[in-house]
Formats: sequence, C-alpha cells, structure tokens
Amino acid sequence: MNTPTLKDRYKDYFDVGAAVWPDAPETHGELIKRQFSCLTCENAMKPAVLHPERGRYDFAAADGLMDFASQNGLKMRGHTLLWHNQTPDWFFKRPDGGGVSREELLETLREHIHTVAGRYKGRVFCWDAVNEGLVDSSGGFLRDTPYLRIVGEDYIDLAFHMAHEADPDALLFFNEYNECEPEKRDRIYTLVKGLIERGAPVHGIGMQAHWYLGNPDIDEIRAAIEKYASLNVILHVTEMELSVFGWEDRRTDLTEPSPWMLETQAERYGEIFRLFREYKDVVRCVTTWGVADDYTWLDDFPQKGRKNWPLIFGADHTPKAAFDRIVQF
Ligand code: HAH
Repeated sequence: MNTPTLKDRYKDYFDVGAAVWPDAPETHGELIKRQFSCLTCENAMKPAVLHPERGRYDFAAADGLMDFASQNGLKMRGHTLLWHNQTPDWFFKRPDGGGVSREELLETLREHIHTVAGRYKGRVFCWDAVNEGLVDSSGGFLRDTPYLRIVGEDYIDLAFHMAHEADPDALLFFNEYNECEPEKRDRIYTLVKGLIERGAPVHGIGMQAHWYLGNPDIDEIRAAIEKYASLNVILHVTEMELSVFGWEDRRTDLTEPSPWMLETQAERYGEIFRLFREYKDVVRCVTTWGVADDYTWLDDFPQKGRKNWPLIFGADHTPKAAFDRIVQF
C-alpha cells in the first residue's frame, strides 16, 4: 500500500513515460494513470497512420490517445513528423508512378507537418521532428533514404524549420537509436552541432535506448549523455527497454524469462536510472517503449514469434524487480 509510484518518485527528477497504442487506455489504463506522467503514441502519430493517402488524414487513433492523456493530466510526446519508415509511398511517388520533385516532396512535408503539429499545438509538448537520419555502419553520414535522395542534404534542417513554424512552443528533437555506440554517437553529435550552427530550431536529442542486458556499457551511456549535453540541448530517453536477448541471440525456446535474466535486468535498470538521476538537469524525460511485458514490439522483432520481457512491469501488470531498483534510492 505504501509502494511508491514511478511518477511520484521521479517528480523532482524527470517525466516518466510509456509508449501506447489505441487499446492501451482500456487494457493498461489503470497502470498508466497510476505510474506514468507522460505518453508517446507507439504508432498512432506516424505518417503511415495519420496520412495514408494524399489529401486524407485519419486522426481517430491519435485523437483518442491525446484525449486520454489530456483527461488524465498526462503529457504527450509527439512521435514523429519525419521518418523514412512507416511513411506511405505516395509521399515519394506521383500517382502515375514517377518520382516526385524536391519541391513537391517539400510541399507534402510542409503540409503534413503544419496539419499534424498544428492540430496538437498546445497539447503535444515536444516532437521528434526527425527520426533516424544517420547511418549505422562505419563510413558515411546521412542515411540513404528517399528524403535524402529527393530533397538533398538540407532536408533535416528544413523539417526542423517547418515544425517550428507549425508549433513555435513545441520542443523539437532529433531522435536516434544506437545512440551510445561511439561512432553513431559522434555522428549524432556532429549532425546536431551543425543544425545549431546553421540556426535550425533544435532543442533536444532523443536517445531511443533500445538496449540489452549486456550493452551498452554504463560508461558508454554516460559518455553519450556528456557529449550530447555539451551542445546545451536537453535529452529525452525516448524508447527505452532492456531486451533479455542480445541483438544476435535468436533463441526461441523460452516461455518465460529466466531468474538470471530478471535479476540482471533489474540490476541494470537500477544503475541506469541512477545515472539518469545524476543528469536530471539535462535528462528531462525517460519513456519506456511499452507499458508492461504482456505487449512489447520486441515480441516479434528481430526474431519472429518470440516473446520478450524488456519492461519494468510484468505481463500481469505487477512491478518487476526492475521497478524496485528504480524506485529504491
Ligand atoms: C524505433 N526504431 C522507432 O523509432 C519506433 O518508432 C518504432 O516503433 C520502434 C523502434 C528503432 C529500430 C528499428 O525500427 C529497427 C531496427 C533497429 C532499431
């Protein structure tokens, strides 16, 4: 009965958020309202869902989640205005099948960003203006995407300007994964430094934090936070979870997590949140990519048909050992 909650325990530190889907208010509403102070739509605000065809928007799912957030005093992070994935082909192709021009794509993007960010103005407090624009492998810089090929290297700058015009009060983020891996970290740093120098309205870096039991190392996480913070931007941990399987591990035999997995995971959640608390002046929001272990995007990814248990609440919605380590300080 005296169990603390995440949002109370962290109210002097940062917002604690969860990614949600259209049914989540029914299936996970009580847990969300009790524990979290912020939401992100896992898919409902992505271009593919909001803007399936030229000239047609579908706001039903996003509006439902936005209303749930507003009615319960929860903040909403916007995810995402520009991404090369989960964006319909029509953004990049003419009805006759030919490719669109730079001007046409920029007009589509401008209209999309103004409509979406305009609709949620004053309700969505920050946007992932651009999601995942950088290469992973060594060598190269900007990821090869239709936006890069059609618009050119200034597309990220332009997207930030459009988002700022559409909602001047929203905090704007560049959001990336593998953000603690040293080469990718340095690319993110270089990209955001360039945006700032060129006068683009970028306010923060989103560290997705799709992490594992074995990596990244706590010192790498610290080094990434330090490096990003040196740009005087704020940081949001936007999509955190700790997969119980390494990226290369494709075993499919488990029907429940082993005691070792749960203990290692708890220990790591504990040390990582301790680090976040240390950086509370820059780390302003920490969001897990899901609510509880009964549903996570990792149930099918990267290994089809395999369940994962990466979050801090169990499949039965009760706190895991990870929760105890996070709130005990
Ligand atoms: C994230 N990409 C996306 O930002 C989020 O919108 C999505 O729901 C899940 C993960 C991370 C990612 C990926 O999509 C594929 C491979 C590695 C990482």
